[in-house]
Amino acid sequence: MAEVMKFGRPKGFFETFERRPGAIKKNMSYCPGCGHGVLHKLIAEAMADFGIQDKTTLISPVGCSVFAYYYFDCFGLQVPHGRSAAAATGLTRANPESIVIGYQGDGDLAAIGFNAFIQAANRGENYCVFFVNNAIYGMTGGQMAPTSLLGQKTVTSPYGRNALTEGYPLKVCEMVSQLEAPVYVERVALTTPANIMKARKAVRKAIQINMEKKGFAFVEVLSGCPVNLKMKPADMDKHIDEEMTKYFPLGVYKDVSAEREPVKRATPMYDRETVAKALYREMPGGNVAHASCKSEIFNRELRIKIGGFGGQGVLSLGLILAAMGKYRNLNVSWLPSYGPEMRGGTANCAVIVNKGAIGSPIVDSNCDLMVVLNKPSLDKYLPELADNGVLMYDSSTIREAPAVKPGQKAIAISAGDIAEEFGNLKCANAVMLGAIGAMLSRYYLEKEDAVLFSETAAAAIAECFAGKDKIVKMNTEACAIGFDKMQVLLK
Ligand SMILES: Cc1ncc(C[n+]2csc(CCOP(=O)(O)OP(=O)(O)O)c2C)c(N)n1
Ligand code: SF4
Ligand SMILES: [Mg+2]
Repeated sequence: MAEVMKFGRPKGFFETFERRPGAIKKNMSYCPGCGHGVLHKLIAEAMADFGIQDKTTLISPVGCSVFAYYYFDCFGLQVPHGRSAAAATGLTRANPESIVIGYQGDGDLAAIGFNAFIQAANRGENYCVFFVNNAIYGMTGGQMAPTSLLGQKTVTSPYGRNALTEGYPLKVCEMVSQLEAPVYVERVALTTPANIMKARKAVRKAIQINMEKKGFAFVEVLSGCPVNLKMKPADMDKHIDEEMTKYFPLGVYKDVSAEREPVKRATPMYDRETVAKALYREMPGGNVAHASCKSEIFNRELRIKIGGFGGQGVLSLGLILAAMGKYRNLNVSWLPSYGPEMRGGTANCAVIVNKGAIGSPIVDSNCDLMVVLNKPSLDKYLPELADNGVLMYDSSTIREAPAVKPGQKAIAISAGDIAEEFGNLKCANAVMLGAIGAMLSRYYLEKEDAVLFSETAAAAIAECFAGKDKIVKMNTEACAIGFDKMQVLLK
């Protein structure tokens, strides 16, 4: 039976575009002659015809179609530039029954998001992608795209794209079709009625493949941007048909949908109980964790920052403190910052412990407890200490007592020297951990919480260095030494 093109507003669109700000609620924001609106219509029509709107998520990119969620009557997700494939992967893995549609421009997919895209294609993620190749960055005013044609003049290639300086236009269909995993790859155009009918068929096929859960389906759509190519809409179509298709031939590049079985992946479990079990493990050897931490300090968010050289155990000290919070059934976050710092520069991590929810894991102000193991960290982070915060520093590397404000405490312990004397300089962080315990017990913890400090510290060290019995033993001992030394110092 011949395919019939339906005119008018497809049911897959909202009746009125209430999400669109301003007075215009019936029209889209696209320029006359733009391909986005036509492709939107084909997708909306397919969604409604297949009856899948209530389980479809359409991912809007950054580009002229950034507001696609104004129009489509289904779930919408707006992602940062180029991040469609990452979000689609999460969506389809978390909810394999959902229909996931990625909608991306050539800047979004073939430039900033290309790695994420090609990896998702290569993994055969269960979603379909509509790739609008208009050979230009439309939204930002006509910069060269990875798919701009050779000789094409754009704002950033005013003399025309030159293969020697800008490389060749990326043939995305050709590349994707070489991968094993993708099921269906086709390039279509939105120029003539015949081409639009082919595009319609391709859109429906890609969505159908997603409904059947057969894996990755990809449709490249040659589309017009008359505004930025400075053409009349009719000339634009001619340009696509006569110039673009020479370099980007239309057609099916791969179709193995008939022989592919549905892709089945293990579904992650996100129910409360499973997540809680994974996050809030009981301490080995018996559960002493309990929700009611008695001491006053647990009634508010505790913000901790640890800084030092890479290799001083800055990150593991943070991890241990976070694990200790976990063992008390508190919410915790641990945010490490590393990179080149790990090879001798300054490394740091932020730990937040709270009975309630944690908004942001960043600690760059109002720090309650700052632990610094070297001078550069002291200089860098001290301004972040809260007015009544506690600074603990390693006096074997920081010789001069830091000048803190009235109301702040600066407590020294020669963690490095003590660790060296103990037999392993690497245990300086564990010495510091013990010192933190003694400091907290002296000033901030009720007796019951102070007693639990050593137990939770031992369990957290065991968790942090799981499987390395010698290291666990050494760090637990160093922690106890740090505790005792600090107790004496604070008497
Ligand atoms: C991280 C980031 N980098 C750059 C931008 C600027 N930016 C916005 S849209 C865009 C290009 C969009 O072009 P394309 O994906 O081809 O979409 P079109 O507008 O042509 O449909 C760029 C570079 C941004 N918003 N975010
Ligand atoms: S600038 Fe180009 S891509 Fe953007 S809406 Fe206008 S015609 Fe479409
Ligand atoms: Mg574009």
